[in-house]
This record gives sequence, C-alpha cells and structure tokens, in this order.
Amino acid sequence: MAEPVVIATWPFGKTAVDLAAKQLADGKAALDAVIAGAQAVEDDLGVTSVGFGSVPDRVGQLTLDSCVMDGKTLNCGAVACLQHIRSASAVARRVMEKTPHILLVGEGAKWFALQEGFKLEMPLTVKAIQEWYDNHPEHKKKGKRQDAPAEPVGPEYFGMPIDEHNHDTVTVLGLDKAGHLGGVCTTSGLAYKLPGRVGDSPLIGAGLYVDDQAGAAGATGVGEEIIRIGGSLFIVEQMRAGKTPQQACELGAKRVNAAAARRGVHPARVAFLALSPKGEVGAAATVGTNFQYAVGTGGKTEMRKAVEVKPEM
Ligand code: SD4
Repeated sequence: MAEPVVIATWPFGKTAVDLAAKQLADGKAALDAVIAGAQAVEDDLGVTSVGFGSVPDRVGQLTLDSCVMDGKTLNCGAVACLQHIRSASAVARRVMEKTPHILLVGEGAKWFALQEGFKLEMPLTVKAIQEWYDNHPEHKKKGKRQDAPAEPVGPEYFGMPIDEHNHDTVTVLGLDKAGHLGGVCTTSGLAYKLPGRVGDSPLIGAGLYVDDQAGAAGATGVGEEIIRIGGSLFIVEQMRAGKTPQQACELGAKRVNAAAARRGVHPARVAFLALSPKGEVGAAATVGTNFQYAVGTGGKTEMRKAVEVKPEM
C-alpha cells in the first residue's frame, strides 16, 4: 500500500492539500481527492485567479479553464472558456466520464454543463470588478500601477506586468493508497486576457499530464510559455526516462528559459511541480516567479519554495 501524497500550487494550494490529504488518508481515489481539493479553491471567493470571484478578461467576462487526468487509465477531460458555471474542474470531469471527447470550449462547454445539471451563476464579485476596473490597462492613465515590481520579470502582457496579482492556477497532484496518480488544473487564466484566449491549464500535456507508469506533472504561470514547450508532458517523459521529479521540473524550467532565449526575450514567470509514482516530489520555476507550493503527506501539510532556474548566458 502506498503512502498518500498530495501537492498543489501556490499558498492557496494549502486549502486543496488539506482537504485532499484527508480524503486520501480515508482511502479515496487520487482523482476524487484532488478534484475535491481544487473545488475548495474554486469556491473560495477570496482567491481572485481561480474559479468564481476571479478578475475577468479584457472586456469583463470571466472565463474558466480546467482539465483533469487519471493516471491509471489515462482518461482525461477538459473545458476552456467556460462561463457562468461555478466549478470548471467538475465539468472537466464530466467531459471525461460522459463523452467520448476530451475538450469542450465556450458555449459548447456551457451547454454540456447545463445538460449535466450544473446551474447558471453570476461569477463576479464586487471585489473582483473593483480590482479589474482599478488595474485595467486602459483605465490607468498614469502608467504603471503603484505596486508593480520595479523591474517586471517576463513580458508585459498588454501593458500589465505578469505578477502575483493577475494570475495563478491551482494544480493539484495526488498519489492514493492504491498507488494511483490523479491530477487537476483549474484557473480563470490571466486577468485582462483577450476574450477567447486559452492558456495551458485546460490542455492535456501543457498544464497537466498524469501517467501511473511515469509520474504526474502540472504547471502554473504564463500559459503561452508552457504551451510552447509542451511543459507537463515534457516533465512526465523526463521521469519516464529515469529523472527524479526535481530533476525533471528543473529541466522543464530550463526549457522555458531556452525557448525565451531563442526569441531574445526574458523568460516569463512559469513554475512546474511533479510527483513520481513512488511519492517523490519536485518543483522548479523561472527566475522571479517566487513559486511556493503545498505538500501534504503523513498527516501534515507544509509549504515549500521552489528552486528557480537561471537562464544560461
Ligand atoms: C494561464 N497558466 O492561463 C495560467 C495562469 C496561471 O499562474 O497559472 N497563472 O496561462
């Protein structure tokens, strides 16, 4: 019997890990536990980058992206640009279970969710709308926001520095007592993104990949840079080839750096985390990401800070 382990991105990942770890200890399957954990973050209106209460896109619409994957069967499901439905990860799971497809988007994803009995809901909070208005690139006549980092790391995104205020995804990876891996990734994407923009988070192989025979990996950060290198699948394949999760994540961050160098730009903020079938954990990020993640095992949850991989000169 395996010792259960669960890991999740960012400080709010602790909420997910606490809940998922309890479920894993009770013998629940990894996929059930990680989705329950992710839903707790989606439901938290204080988190402005995952689920309801998040800061919306350029024109004020909140669109959600999510995917789930089961390491035992390689079954997976995803939704992108989902509007007015509370839990994107729950709908992604239904896509996996009830359809022959993997990814549903936009109106189609919403239609499917309604057929499945999900409710239409108003996703915006006053706090999110206020933050959206105050920091909207077109509303800020006087240049940079006051709290912008002195030297923003990574590309400016339509005039917004990519920092912890306008993105963050919860990715949760778990190993259950039966030795199976499960994973979920769920987000509102980048605040002020163009309408219709889809990041890495609902893309199997980019934001998430899970295979009992090799390991699980997930991502957070600027999705364009994660998609560009096929981030999560790359890391899982490194583990399949014998790398530890830590080595694999560092290679992933290195690859993001190398891809940026080929375009002559500074690497954007990107972070990876990974879990091996034996329960070993790894994480790495590009410089300036300040990536923290929660690890739950043996009845305890602890926060760790990821190694940052410097670009080669
Ligand atoms: C995206 N990867 O939509 C997501 C955003 C995120 O930390 O994770 N930010 O690009």
